[in-house]
Amino acid sequence: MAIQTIKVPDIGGAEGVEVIEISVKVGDVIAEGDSIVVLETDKASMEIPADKAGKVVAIKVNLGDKVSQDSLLLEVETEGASEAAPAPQAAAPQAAAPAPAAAPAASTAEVQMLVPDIGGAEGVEVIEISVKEGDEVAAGDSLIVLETDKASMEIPAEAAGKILSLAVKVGDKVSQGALIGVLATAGGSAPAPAKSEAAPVAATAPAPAPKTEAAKPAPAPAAEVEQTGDVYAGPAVRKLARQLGVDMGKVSGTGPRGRLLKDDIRGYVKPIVQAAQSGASFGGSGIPALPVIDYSKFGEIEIVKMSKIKKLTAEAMTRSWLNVPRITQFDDADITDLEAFRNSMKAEAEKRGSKLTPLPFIVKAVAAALVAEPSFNVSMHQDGESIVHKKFVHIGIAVDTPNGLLVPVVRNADKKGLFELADEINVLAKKARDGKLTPAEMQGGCFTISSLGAMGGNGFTPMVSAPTEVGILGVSRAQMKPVWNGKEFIPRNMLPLSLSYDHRAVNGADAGRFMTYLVSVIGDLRRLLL
Ligand code: CAO
Repeated sequence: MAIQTIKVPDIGGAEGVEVIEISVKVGDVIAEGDSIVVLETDKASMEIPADKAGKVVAIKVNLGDKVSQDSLLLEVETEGASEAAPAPQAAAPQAAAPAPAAAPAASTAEVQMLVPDIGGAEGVEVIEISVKEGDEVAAGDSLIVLETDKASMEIPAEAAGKILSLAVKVGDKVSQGALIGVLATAGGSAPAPAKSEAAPVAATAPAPAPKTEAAKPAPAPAAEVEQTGDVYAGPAVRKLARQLGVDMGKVSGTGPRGRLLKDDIRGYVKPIVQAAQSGASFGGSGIPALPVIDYSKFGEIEIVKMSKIKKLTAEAMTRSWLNVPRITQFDDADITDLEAFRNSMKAEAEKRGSKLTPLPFIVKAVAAALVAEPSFNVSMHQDGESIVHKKFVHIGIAVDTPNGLLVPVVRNADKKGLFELADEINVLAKKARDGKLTPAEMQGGCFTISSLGAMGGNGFTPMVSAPTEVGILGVSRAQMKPVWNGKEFIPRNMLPLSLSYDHRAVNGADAGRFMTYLVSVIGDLRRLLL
């Protein structure tokens, strides 16, 4: 065992390059060639691969650090004989790649723009032309973007000037020395050969190590990181996205093969900014930020972190509130007969170990209503133009737990009897309170019932669980009320119901029918037999 170091290899002479990603952590076992950090200049990002295998024992850089060739990156514990490993470049010095990127065109102010040293790659595809004839460019402005299987690289202008002509088009295959176009420079003198980061070769793909018998191949950095997850984008585009805080995964690329362009990022950001600004100015659709308040100014306070469940609930509720045009409709169901029946069944229920509250009756009635009025048994399709109709009836039950609200799902509620429903609700509610529900037990609901009946209240406006559901029934506390029967007021046990629905999927008439049917079934359970 030996502790060895991994340093920044030859990165084409670039100095003070920012560390934008650390791909390993202490304790990781890495193989030779594994990416350990990602560095980024203005023009390129490069993965730095490990030049030796071993276990990471120390990371010597932080995100944001500026590094150059030979800066210490990692310490690794390697197998085998100890040896103070020389820096990678000592083993294999890389070529300085002094290839001039532009050659003077006789004694005129016109210079040919040539493809510089691109690390020996041949026949590399031109995937983007960033300029057009007549454009004024500054030194360093991107002229074209090349793409290999693994990387893309921007080729910048060597000098400021006006583009007189272009010799390449998208799809062309080019190698070092190929003519990109002709530039008219201001002073009439050709730019100096490229040596610094401004030279594309330096910033993008370092030249390969010279192939001598003695030299072990240097750990040449992979060229630019082209793909992260499903996102195709060049370094400049990635940088712009990072500066604007844009999640590139949410932007559609309009470049070749879906590659993200700067204009795609701008096009994504513009309407968001416009919406925010119009909201601020006109009090309209934008969502003004909430002010930050220091409550300790008003008295003693304690700040307690929300549980994970509460945080997820808060996120889901905000999402629902902002996305779902919700309507809530109220009615009372007469449960006088239901309660008489329930009380008559209590002894039998107890004998078989079941607890028969009004809830399983309500679940049964809701399941029947979803079958009779299927307009509620749907989800909005993500295409915004279709509705998903479900041929199953799974009902979520909101359960209050010490950690927050959970909604386990009773599957195929329409096919289950009252005792079975009662038992299943009790088991799921206990599991919820004990923190033992599995994710599968909380998925697939078509509709939710939120019962606050044991607590009180005579109505509330529950939130629809978007996007999977379009309806939710709030159940409040039943109480005796005088009900007019046409001749006189008679005392009836009335259960307040609140039906919230997503008005995009369900219209008021559907909701009216659903509620009327539900109230009629709860009022007379014999209807379940019809
Ligand atoms: N009216 C009057 N009494 C009611 C009632 C109602 N609507 N609903 C239940 N009760 C009674 C029950 O009959 C029971 O009384 P007994 O013990 O005398 O039989 C008592 O209230 C307690 O019931 P319970 O809460 O144990 O059982 P439940 O089946 O009604 O509810 C459950 C189970 C899991 C839904 C409930 O415990 C719960 O967690 N409710 C909270 C849901 C919630 O937080 N919703 C808000 C979500 S935000 O939309």
